[in-house]
Amino acid sequence: MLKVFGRVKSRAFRVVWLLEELEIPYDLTEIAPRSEEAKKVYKNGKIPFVLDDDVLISDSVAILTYLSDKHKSFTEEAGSIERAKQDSITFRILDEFEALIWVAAKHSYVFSDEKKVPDIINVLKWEFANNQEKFITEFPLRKNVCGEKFLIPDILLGHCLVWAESMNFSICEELIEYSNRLKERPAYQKAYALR
Ligand SMILES: N[C@@H](CCC(=O)N[C@@H](CS)C(=O)NCC(=O)O)C(=O)O
Repeated sequence: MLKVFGRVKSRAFRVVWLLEELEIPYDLTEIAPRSEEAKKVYKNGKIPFVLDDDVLISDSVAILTYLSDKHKSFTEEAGSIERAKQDSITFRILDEFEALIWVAAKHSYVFSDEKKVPDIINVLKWEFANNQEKFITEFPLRKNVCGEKFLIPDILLGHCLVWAESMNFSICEELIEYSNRLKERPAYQKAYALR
C-alpha cells in the first residue's frame, strides 16, 4: 500500500486530497518536517514524501503528477497540448502564489526570530493581490482552473488558497467562490477531516 509521510496540515494535504479523489487506500504517517523520523526515510527531511513499493518520491507536485499519471485520472495525458497547458498553469500557481506564501510562512513561523524580516509580509501580500488579478484575467474561473475538468492544478491552487487564507492574505471574490466550490468536494472534506 502507498505510504504517505507528512503533516496533513502542511503540503501533505495535497497528496491526501488527491488520494481521496482517486479512492486509493493509503497509509498515512504524520511526521514533522526535518524530524529524525522523517530523515530516517528521506534524509532531506522535507515533507511530504511517499513510498510506493518502497521507492521514495518527494515533492508534493511531483507526487500529484506521478499518481495522476499512474491512475490516468485528474490529469491530461502526458505529451498532449492540453497537458502542456495544464503544466503551465501548475507552474504559474507555484511561481505566483505558492512561492509568496512560502516566503511569508518562513518569515512568520518557520524561521527563528533573528532571521525574520517582518516587513516583507506586506510586500508579499501586495504582490499576491496583483498576481490574483492577472491570473483570473488569464484563466477565468467559470468552473475549474483548467476549464471544465477538475485536475491536479485545482488541488494545488485550492491548497494555496486555504494556506493564504490562514495567513490573512486577502483573496479576491472570484477565487473565494472557486475555493468554496472546491471545499464542497467530498474528497476535500475527507482530507480536511484528517488535519
Ligand atoms: N516543494 C516541496 C516543498 C516541501 C517543503 O518545503 N515542505 C515543508 C513543510 S510544508 C518542509 O518540509 N519544510 C522544512 C524545510 O524546509 O526544511 C513540496 O511541494 O513538497
